[in-house]
Amino acid sequence: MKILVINGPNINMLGIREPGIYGKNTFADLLALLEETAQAEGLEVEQYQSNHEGDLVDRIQAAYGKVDAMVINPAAYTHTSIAILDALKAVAIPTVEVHISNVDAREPFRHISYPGMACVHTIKGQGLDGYRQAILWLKEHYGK
Ligand code: CA2
Repeated sequence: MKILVINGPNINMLGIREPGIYGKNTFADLLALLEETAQAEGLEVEQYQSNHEGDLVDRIQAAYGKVDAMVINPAAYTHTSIAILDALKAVAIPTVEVHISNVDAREPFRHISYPGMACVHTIKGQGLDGYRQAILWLKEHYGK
């Protein structure tokens, strides 16, 4: 099973500021966690991070017919991007949305998720472990 993990803007800055919200772990720690999870579960896990909305749309489109499932943290684009929502709908690849923080307990503008409307499951507020949980969820529900 091949899973693509997509991260949006500023996720590459994890651990640098706001440890109270996002934890002390860095983006490098997240990449290591993804590799460990792939090894442990016998899965192929690829990752992509971009700060640009159009690049995220391009990467989702490029995944069509190439991956079995996706994990996405659209970061700030969560709350604004109908383009990412439409790309997820267009490719119709089973996708789990992840948020490191519990967005529901934060500012009201973080309570809406456009890409989440096209996702099969959402994990919020579990820190970086949310990515591992998302991969396990996809393996359980769509694994082959
Ligand atoms: O909780 C999440 O995973 C978020 O998707 C993270 C986004 C935020 O805009 C969403 O509302 C919730 C922010 C990504 C990282 O932002 C940083 C900010 C300061 C320092 C390091 C990263």
